[in-house]
Amino acid sequence: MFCYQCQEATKNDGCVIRGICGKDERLAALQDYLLYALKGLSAVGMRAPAGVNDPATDLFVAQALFATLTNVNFDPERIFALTQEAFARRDTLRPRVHEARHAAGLSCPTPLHESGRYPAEGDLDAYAARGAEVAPAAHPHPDADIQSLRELLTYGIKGLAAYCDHAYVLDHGSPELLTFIQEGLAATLDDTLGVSELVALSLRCGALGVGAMALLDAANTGRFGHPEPTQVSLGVRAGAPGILVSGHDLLDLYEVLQQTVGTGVLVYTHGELLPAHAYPAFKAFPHLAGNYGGAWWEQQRDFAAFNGPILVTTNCIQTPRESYSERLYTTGMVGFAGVAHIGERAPGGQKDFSALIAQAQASQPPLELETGSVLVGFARKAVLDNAEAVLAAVQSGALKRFVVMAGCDGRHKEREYFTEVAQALPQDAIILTAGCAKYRYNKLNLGTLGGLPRVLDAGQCNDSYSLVAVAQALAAAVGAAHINDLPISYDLGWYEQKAVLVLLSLLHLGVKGIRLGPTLPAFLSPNVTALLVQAFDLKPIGTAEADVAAMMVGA
Ligand code: FSO
Ligand code: SF4
Repeated sequence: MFCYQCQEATKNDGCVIRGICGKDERLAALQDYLLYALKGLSAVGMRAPAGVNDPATDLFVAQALFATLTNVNFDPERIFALTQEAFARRDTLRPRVHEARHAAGLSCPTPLHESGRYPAEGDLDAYAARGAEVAPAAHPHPDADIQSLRELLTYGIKGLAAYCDHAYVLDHGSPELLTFIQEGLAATLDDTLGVSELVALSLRCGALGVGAMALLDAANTGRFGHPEPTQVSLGVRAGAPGILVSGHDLLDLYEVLQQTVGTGVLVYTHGELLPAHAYPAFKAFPHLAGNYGGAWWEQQRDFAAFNGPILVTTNCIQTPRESYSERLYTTGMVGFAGVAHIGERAPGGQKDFSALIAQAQASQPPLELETGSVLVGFARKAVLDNAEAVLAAVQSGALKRFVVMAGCDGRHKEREYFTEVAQALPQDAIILTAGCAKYRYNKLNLGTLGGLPRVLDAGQCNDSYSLVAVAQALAAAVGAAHINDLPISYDLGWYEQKAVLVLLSLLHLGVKGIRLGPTLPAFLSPNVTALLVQAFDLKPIGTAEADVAAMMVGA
């Protein structure tokens, strides 16, 4: 196997024997084969004259791609089934496309890539064997920069697919986004595309990333209201058992809350579901008891101590420990071999969480891991409601700099850098955050500035959109021509492919001087890195002390 799609790739080079995430060689090969099948399906789809594509297949491509993101689906049988479905959809679509092209008098373009034609037959082992053969790393492009850009585009598209899935769950669709996912996947097979075309496609992926985050923002705020500043309890309520909900899916959490009303079961959030507490629709549930534990990588400690059932709705799932595997449930595109899976909702209905509720009622209450509270809910509306105070603080010089510290958290010790930066930033700087990166400093109590907390938490990684909206509104208010002219620095932590999309989105917006860590992606070749450095002044993080000093003078 070879995989280098996330920040924890072994030695910042690539996982070759087993993933640090737990993905083994067989699963890696099956995921590679799923990606191959989706590329083939996309190549067929991109040849279709207008009106021939099937919306269900377009959505399927995004959802199946989501299953290949880091820490989403570790179930070989489900990856196998998705690959079979990809081939079946391809083989239904292909004759339709052929006929439609013929009817429209369109000639046959260049030969279809092998992935658009390869026979679908085979059992799971055959698929794994074939996956190892067709994996991008098994036959890299002779030009390392083309290879690197194809991977950059693929990972950005994976992030886009995840956000599309989240938006579609809330009935917010965008055919344009789904079409681009296929256009981009098909482009990774196209040998006529060179460096400049692949860079342009990656930046287009970033543009659509902004669109996807805006769509999801509309879906979330339309359904659950605008987040409001909210203190979230970190402790546990004595005497009552609970269900812990992790991941990013707000609708799953909402349905768990509805189904647990009057059952005596409390509901706690974990990881990236912490921001749910800020939405008015969630505040209406008195039994939404608080947030339990830390970022995704601390789940083995957190889930073991929780005592009750745990639902993982999206990434990031880790190999379950025996102490809680019987209490663990996956749903949506998440899977883990041997872990119970909650199926999809019927049209107009809800998912059935009764098994979790029954198990919770027979469980002990969670062990308390910490006490106190944390402040969330500073998404775009809440910050812009305070725009006058923010502008006054900027104009008086009391607020010298915003530092965007969004992105992901992870296991690496080097990520202590982000805690050190938060602590070392002077009192006249405010941190804007989104994503699980915040767990490195959101409980530090860094004080206030001009009546606002010095850590403004916009929400999940996709709520990076809120940070962009705030920056754009601020630029308009002070008459700045571009958000680069504002006193804002970017110091991002990344881990998986949604963060790749967020990065591409910021680059598309022309944001310059982003610091990225704890390491630059292993899939960037030296020349592609040099290109990003030259065009965007992208830089690796340094030491906290040096970076804080540089950021405070706008470097
Ligand atoms: Fe974190 Fe995981 Fe939200 Fe990611 S929980 S690492 S970028 O899935 O999506 O921020
Ligand atoms: Fe390694 Fe990350 Fe790939 Fe897992 S997803 S195999 S940790 S590079």
